[in-house]
Amino acid sequence: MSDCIFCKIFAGEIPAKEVARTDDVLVFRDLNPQAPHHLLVIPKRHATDLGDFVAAARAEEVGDLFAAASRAGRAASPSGYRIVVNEGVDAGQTVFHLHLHVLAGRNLDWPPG
Ligand code: DGP
Repeated sequence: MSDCIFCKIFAGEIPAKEVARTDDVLVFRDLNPQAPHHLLVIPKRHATDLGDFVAAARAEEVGDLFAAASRAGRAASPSGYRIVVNEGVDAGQTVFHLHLHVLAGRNLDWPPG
């Protein structure tokens, strides 16, 4: 999508600190980290949020996204990590291209705020 910031990051048109990349998934560092390790995992295919993504995705596409997040989390911290997906205004979503947050490197409170 032409005016989507994460589509532009995937395409390399906006710089980001990349951690891992495949043809379909990109892992990069969050600009505003909430933990010592705060990564974002995005699909190449634009979808506004998780609901829109899974409505059109093949199971393999969903699996690839979570596999990338899991690999990134374990690499960041073998002692634990958290995957967060915010969907919609009530959840605090601010960028409307599906992204998985991977947080690690500190004790993560529960329940989250
Ligand atoms: P959310 O609130 O779930 O929509 O999270 C969006 C996240 O995206 C937020 O933690 C900040 C991050 N972010 C926004 N713009 C950029 C950017 O241009 N580059 C990077 N690396 N992260 C961004």
